[in-house]
Amino acid sequence: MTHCILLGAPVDEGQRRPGCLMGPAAYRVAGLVKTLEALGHSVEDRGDVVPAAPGQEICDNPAVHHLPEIIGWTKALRDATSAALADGMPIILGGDHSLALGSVAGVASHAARLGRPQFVIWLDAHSDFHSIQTTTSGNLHGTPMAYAIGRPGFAPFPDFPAPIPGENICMFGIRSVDPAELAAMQNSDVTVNDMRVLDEQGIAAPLRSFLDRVQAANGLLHVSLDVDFLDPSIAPAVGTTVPGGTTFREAHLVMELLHESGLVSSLDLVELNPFLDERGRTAKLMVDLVGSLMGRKVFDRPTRSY
Ligand code: Z70
Ligand code: MN
Ligand code: MN
Ligand code: MN
Repeated sequence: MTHCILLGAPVDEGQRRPGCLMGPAAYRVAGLVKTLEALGHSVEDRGDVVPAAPGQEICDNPAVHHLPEIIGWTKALRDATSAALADGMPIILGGDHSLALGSVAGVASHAARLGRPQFVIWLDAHSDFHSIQTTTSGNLHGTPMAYAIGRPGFAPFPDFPAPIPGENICMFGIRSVDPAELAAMQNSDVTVNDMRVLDEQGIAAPLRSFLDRVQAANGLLHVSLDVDFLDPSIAPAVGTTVPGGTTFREAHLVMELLHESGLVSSLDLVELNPFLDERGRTAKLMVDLVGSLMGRKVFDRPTRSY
């Protein structure tokens, strides 16, 4: 059984549609604690993280907004996530995806302390591979992957603790990539399972082959789940809906395979905007997916030995 540590991250400044700050409350209302406890886990809710006071940081891309605020969140979430990893499995309740600038920095510094390699699974419609220089929207939720692999162009941010090699990063569900992101990704060793790959191969085979690599390396695995990984017809509560997302069944299968692997050490839940939800259905679906990730299953079956 796992000791789950909830960290609220009501980050809203990484994009322009207010509402993600209500995410942590929505997960609590949707029964996240009860769901985890019913599966036999212990839960410690550490409340909402308080961002570090914003400084005077500036950058030369005029599109970028709320840079000092996001740097404040990055520092606080990095420290809260790495501290939580010493005690259990952090589950970071977002908040927009810019929170992953901090959470992924926290997991990377924890892994470096243990001397183990860090791996990341990015479940998202978007690749979030912009540097501060290349973003045209100026929305910093589009940047955490670039920060994590150590792309240049993050000067105003604290140095990323131990940049994650591209081959340790695997994305699923990708269907919206800007030209500058594409150029940078093609220059990297990141595995990008876009919707084309999932349509042709299914989601289980590419996931299993990545999990095999994590296990062989004795790695730590961080999972970052963006609501827009899911098709908007089942998950409407997100500012940036992109058609053609994953189905209920695909998403649950991912979670079940992740559970079976026993490899997941930390989790982000990001981009839920409860203001856009329909009677809480997206919040409830996200909680349901966490249930599958944490061991809910229909039948016990002999599992593939990872
Ligand atoms: C676009 C940008 C993005 C999430 C939207 C979109 C980025 N590439 N990320 N929603 N989670 O504005 O940079
Ligand atoms: Mn995202
Ligand atoms: Mn997204
Ligand atoms: Mn968004």
